[in-house]
Amino acid sequence: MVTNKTFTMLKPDSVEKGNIGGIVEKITASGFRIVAMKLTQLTKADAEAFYAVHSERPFYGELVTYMTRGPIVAAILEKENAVEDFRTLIGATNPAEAVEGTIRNMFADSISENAVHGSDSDENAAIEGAFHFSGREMF
Ligand code: 3AN
Repeated sequence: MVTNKTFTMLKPDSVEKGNIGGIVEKITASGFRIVAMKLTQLTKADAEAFYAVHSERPFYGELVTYMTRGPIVAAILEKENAVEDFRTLIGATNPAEAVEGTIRNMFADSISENAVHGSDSDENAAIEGAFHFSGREMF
C-alpha cells in the first residue's frame, strides 16, 4: 500500500551544527508537508533496534554511538510518492556521491555522519513513524 508518507530523522550532527532550520526549509520547499515533528533522543536500545539490519557491519558500534550522542529531530512527512521522492531529495548515503543540491550534498560531512535518515519503504515509514509518534501527535 502506498501511504504517501515517509519518516525522517535529522541526525545529531545536523542538530549540533545548527542545521535544523536549513534542512526543514529545504524539505518544505520541496513540497513535503510536515505531519509530525519533534526534538528527541534515541536510547542505545532504540538505535540498536533501528539499525539491526547493520548489526554485522564493522561500523555498527560507531553508528549506534553517533545516533545516540545528542538529540535528533524526528518527523513524518507527506507528499505524493513520499518515500522515493525523499530519498532523491536527501541524496546518496555517501555525501561525496550525493548529487549537488541534495540535503546530504549540502549538509553532510561523511558517510558515517550523513545528516539525515529517510525511510526506504512505505512499510518501514509506517513502523518508524509509529515508533516516535502517537496518533494525537500526527496532523
Ligand atoms: P541510508 O541512510 O542512505 O538508507 P543505510 O541504511 O545503508 O543508508 O545506512 C544507514 C546508516 O549507516 C547511514 N545513514 C550511515 O550513517 C551509516 N553507514 C552506512 N554505510 C556506512 C559505511 N560504509 N561506513 C560508516 N557508516 C555507514
